Amino acid sequence: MIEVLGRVFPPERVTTAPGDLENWGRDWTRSFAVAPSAVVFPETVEEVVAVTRLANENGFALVPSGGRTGLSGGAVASHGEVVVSFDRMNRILGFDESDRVVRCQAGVVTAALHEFAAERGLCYPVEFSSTGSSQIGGNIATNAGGIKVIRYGMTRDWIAGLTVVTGAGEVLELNRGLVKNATGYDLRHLFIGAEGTLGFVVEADVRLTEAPPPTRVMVLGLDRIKDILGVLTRFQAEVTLSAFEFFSDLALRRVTRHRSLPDPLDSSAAFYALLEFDADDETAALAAFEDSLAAGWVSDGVMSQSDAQARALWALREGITESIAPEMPYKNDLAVRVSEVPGFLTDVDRAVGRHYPDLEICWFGHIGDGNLHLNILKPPALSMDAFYERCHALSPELFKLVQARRGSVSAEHGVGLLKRDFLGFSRSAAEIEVMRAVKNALDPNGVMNPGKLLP
Ligand code: 2HG
Ligand code: ZN
Repeated sequence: MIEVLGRVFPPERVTTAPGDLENWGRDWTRSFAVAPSAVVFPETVEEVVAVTRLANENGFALVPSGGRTGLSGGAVASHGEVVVSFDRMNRILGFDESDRVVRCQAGVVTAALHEFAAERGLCYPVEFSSTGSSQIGGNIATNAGGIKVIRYGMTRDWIAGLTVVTGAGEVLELNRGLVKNATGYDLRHLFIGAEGTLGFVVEADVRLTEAPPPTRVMVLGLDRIKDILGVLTRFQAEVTLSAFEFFSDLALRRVTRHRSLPDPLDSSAAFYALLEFDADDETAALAAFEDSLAAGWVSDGVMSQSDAQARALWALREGITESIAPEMPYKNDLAVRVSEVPGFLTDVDRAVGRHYPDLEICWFGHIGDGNLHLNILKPPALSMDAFYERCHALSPELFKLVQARRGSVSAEHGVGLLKRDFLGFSRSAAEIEVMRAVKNALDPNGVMNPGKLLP
């Protein structure tokens, strides 16, 4: 295989060094075996085409690799695959001010795109904690969401065009940056969220928008999760929200301890909501807060008085993943309709408490769009394998609750390896058959990220 790869890549852009295989062969998950055969670093679309054709001719599999910040194992190479890293395709290729569209290679780091937009008085509004390492190609492959979805939508909403290399090695130019294009199936959207199972995203036309207005951040304490909908509805009626997040007291305790931060409120509560809204709406927000207090929905609250305070309040939410990482959490990334959230939370708490009273659950997430992150924390005494086995065994019980509320087993992290066996709880057998047919059409020899997404 190395000899074959050497026909496309110079020696310095192919590696089989054990440390490199370990590094580029995995994402942020830590529970899957890592065993790629090689890692290659293309610099051009032609090289991506060439390696894809080699894979088809020689019968080896490819795993696309971006910033490797995924949480579902979508970029893990466990079976001797060749990892195709986009680290060297990280250039911004062009920008047109009247289109407000920026042409990126797949390996552009999300934060670099944020900076590029800000330097032009504009904004790329998809934001999440890992933007310092994640790459735009990976964001597209998982249709990344994040903390501003209620106002700005998901990655999908910002992709005006894609250049892809299919699993058969064909280059397709999809939508070409157009705003309007009613010429049949929009194949661009098939590649968004496909987790690299149909081909490689090699370049993207990304839309930018106006820089956001100044904002304020509020953190509210709530004793009953069922009251959160009342709070959301009240604030939505009064202010323009750009975020409505939540975290449990357990999550807050972990962050304040890990980052040595002060508590946001004088007294603790069972749950906290974090809201971001336009600074112009400050008076209206205070009125909504007073109403929520009078209704007994919230027990206390704090509002940022400066950008530094706003950042400090955001740190309480954004630091959660990192604070619980030492407890090797088993991750769930669930979505239900916002209206279903309180009932769903109660059901899940009850199910976990019934089956595993010794397991601690760290709840947090983007409650304003119905996306809940449920991290089950590993008790120190339990081995990693035994813990994962128990969590995996609990999953069908949990996903039945998701299914009963017509929700999703993966809201924004993707299916990858972690949720593959549970896809049927969110997609019907008929849908999965259509997905397979699409996969066969674009990747007839199954070289693209095999074993991911489809059971
Ligand atoms: C977030 O919302 C990320 O912070 C990570 O999606 C969630 O660690 C998680 O479960
Ligand atoms: Zn999230």
